[in-house]
Amino acid sequence: MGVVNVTPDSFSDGGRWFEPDDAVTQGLRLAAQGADLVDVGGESTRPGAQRPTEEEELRRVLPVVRDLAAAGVIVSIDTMRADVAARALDHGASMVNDVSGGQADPSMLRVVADAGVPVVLMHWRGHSAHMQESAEYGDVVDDVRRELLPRLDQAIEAGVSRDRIALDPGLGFAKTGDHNWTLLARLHEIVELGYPVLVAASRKAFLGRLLADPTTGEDRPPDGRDAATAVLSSLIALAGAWCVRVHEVPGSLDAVRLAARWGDEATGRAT
Ligand code: PMM
Repeated sequence: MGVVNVTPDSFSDGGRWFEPDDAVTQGLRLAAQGADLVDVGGESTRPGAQRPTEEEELRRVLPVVRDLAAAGVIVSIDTMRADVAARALDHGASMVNDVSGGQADPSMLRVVADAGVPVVLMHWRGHSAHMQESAEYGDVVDDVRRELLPRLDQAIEAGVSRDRIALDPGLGFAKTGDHNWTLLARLHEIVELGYPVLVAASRKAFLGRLLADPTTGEDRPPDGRDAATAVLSSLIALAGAWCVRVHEVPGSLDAVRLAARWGDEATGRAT
């Protein structure tokens, strides 16, 4: 899954795709590079971010969703708002990526159920403005697993088909870097829940911290995190995840192809 943030303030691409034409060009590029899905979002969820109005979010995403879908790209709409999801689906989106797992808007799961589209339910503990205040866990993997279960139940109760649900541990959302690393190292425990798992590690701050300049101690900036992201894509794929959500497609595409070959060899499926 390639990412197009139609935002002025995302940490990862700093507003590069805020103009609709630029966002469409980027989405087409990601698809041409081999992304199976392009995720279009109009709300930055960086820690501390303030929310745009619904009107503004619609203004950002709808033309981009429409043009990409018209060009044959499979579009996922990254939103926490049911009306934005509904309008994006009307404009040709095929899937909903809700980082709140259906919690931010009580109508979201019904919209998804009525449309019969797949949905990504992410582990989430509250809006970005304050989320890092709730980055406290006993055992982070056990807690994330346990807190995802009611999200699944709610979705199924709302009428979403079980085979249309993917889960996401939500790296960086009410999580410290250490929490992210633990979740990655034990990703198979999330996979064991029996649903497709999406992971969005791409360019996130914990990679910048790991790759900090040894002399100055400064974090590696987001645009220098793509090689690490690609390596992580291999590891995530080997742990059994279904999808990696990334800003730069070619490196991660090579990485998941490599992981698939490695996995086939390890399980004796290679010919
Ligand atoms: N992270 C971001 C945005 N959308 N969606 C899912 N499912 N999982 C995530 O971890 C996630 C997301 C935040 O940042 P970015 O769009 O700048 O990568």
